[in-house]
Amino acid sequence: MQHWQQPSYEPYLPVTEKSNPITRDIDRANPEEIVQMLQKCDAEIFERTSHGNPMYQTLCSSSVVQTIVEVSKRVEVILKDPEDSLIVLSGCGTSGRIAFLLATSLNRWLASHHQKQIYSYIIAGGDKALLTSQESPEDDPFLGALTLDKACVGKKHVLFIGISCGLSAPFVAGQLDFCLRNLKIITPVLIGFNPVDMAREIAERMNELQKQKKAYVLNPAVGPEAISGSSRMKGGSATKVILETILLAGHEAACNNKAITFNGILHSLNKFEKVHQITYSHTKELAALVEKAAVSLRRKGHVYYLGWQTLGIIGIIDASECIPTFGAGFEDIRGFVSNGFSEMNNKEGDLSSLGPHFIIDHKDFVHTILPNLSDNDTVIFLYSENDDLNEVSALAKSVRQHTSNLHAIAHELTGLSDPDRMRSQFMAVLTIKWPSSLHKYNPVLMKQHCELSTKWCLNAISTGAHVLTGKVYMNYMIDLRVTNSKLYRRAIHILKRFTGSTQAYCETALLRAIYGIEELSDGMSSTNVTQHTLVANERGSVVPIALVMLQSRGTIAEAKSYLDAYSVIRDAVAACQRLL
Ligand code: S6P
Repeated sequence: MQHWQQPSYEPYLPVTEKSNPITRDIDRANPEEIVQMLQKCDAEIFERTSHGNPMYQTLCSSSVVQTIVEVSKRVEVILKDPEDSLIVLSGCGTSGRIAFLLATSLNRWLASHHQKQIYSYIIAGGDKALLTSQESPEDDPFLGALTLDKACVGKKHVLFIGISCGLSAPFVAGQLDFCLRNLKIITPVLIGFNPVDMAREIAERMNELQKQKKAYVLNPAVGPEAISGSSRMKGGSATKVILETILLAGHEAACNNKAITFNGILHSLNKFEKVHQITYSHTKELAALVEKAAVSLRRKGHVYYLGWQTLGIIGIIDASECIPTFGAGFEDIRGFVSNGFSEMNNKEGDLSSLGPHFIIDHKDFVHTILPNLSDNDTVIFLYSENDDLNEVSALAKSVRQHTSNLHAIAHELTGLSDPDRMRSQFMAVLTIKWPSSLHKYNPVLMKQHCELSTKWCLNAISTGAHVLTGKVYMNYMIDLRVTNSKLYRRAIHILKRFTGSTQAYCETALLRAIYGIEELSDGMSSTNVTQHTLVANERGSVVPIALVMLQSRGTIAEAKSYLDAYSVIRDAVAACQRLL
């Protein structure tokens, strides 16, 4: 098997857009094989060697660890002198959601210790992007800069951490450009997972400034995503690992006088690797949940995650990301959190009036979903021993009156609860036992580990379920929504990859599918990409339709009928090719 780090492997694509050789046949795999593939892909986050390719640094490369040390020291300085200071975490899509999760969690922790809340988050598209996909603001550098400018008003010291897994989001690039024009106040940090020479000019300018400790770039390669380009998976997890390592080290230095050292950082990264090993030691149980979720989706049932505290938020995020990733319906997989928006603690407050996508409280689940719940639906509880287990039991009892298809992912942290009492409430419980040697009863660390572990489990369940229902083609998310320039480029690449047709031919087919017409007018082909993506936002299945059209040389209507006849996209394409 060819390793993605070899220079000849898909040389025209950045790492985050390459297809991962591990998952090449994921669409033909069974649940257990899917989980094993995901385990291997996620293990690449912690890979020590760059296989002799000097172009790549890994997470544990000394230059990366050293940069983490430097940035942690910046956090320490700000925490020691919080007046007029701010740490801003910012990104688009999943990167913005991780920024939100960390900023709100740490502010809550600071408040509980009677300290000033110095974190702020920015997500392109505002708070509604926490729960729904708002991909078009990602293309707007001016909006990025403006939002950051507003956040920094009145501040004298700002540490800005911009996250763009692909190092490609213009929104974040605009913010970094703003930082570089205000270096007296702002220290910018860029987190992403491609080598800088593949990325934007701004990243190169920042790399230069790093020598003077005025800006920092953290860009280890963590390998291609399990589903090509789906940076919600490894990208999101690796972002969480890096940021939590930085922020925790900064806090421990400021509050407990614990020196920030190279070995200390390495130790913290190793702990996250252990979290990976412990989580995936449950392959069989995880595969059983993947299977259950897939059966539900196949029967037109639903998957519901009901979580407590941040585990509930992780569930909501995972569920909402299925819509743009797999072209899933919003009802297919949904997440709910105990206490809804007061648990979210987001800047814009309760968004439930914005519509059904924003209904996230357990109470809403009980009122609107529970009465119609059936065995076709899979319900998964997400909790840890630190949650109110009486509340967990009471809700489990209500759910059981409607379905026996009730499961749990439970985190055992101290071993003090009564696991048997809880086990009897569910059809199966995936219990993850955390050795105290890993978290040493540090509540922040416990929380971080449970969250990442839950993220890995849910990413596996939602990805696996969609793979098993035929939503991916090999390891490509073929039914993606083409809602910004990155996704437009990716869609054309996918069409080229599978049809061998020219760029121009693929783009024409894509535009025909987007506009739903056989002949494009001159005006249409010359319109800019933003306009195309606005129209594409309103249409479903544009890439599968374009793919079948290209393969069968048929019309839009013919392509649609093939796709209706076969639930697995690869089969639809094969069938139309057989008829040629
Ligand atoms: C990816 C997810 C997207 C990305 C977003 C930002 O699975 O659906 O929303 O997070 O496009 O990407 P990046 O590369 O700037 O972090």
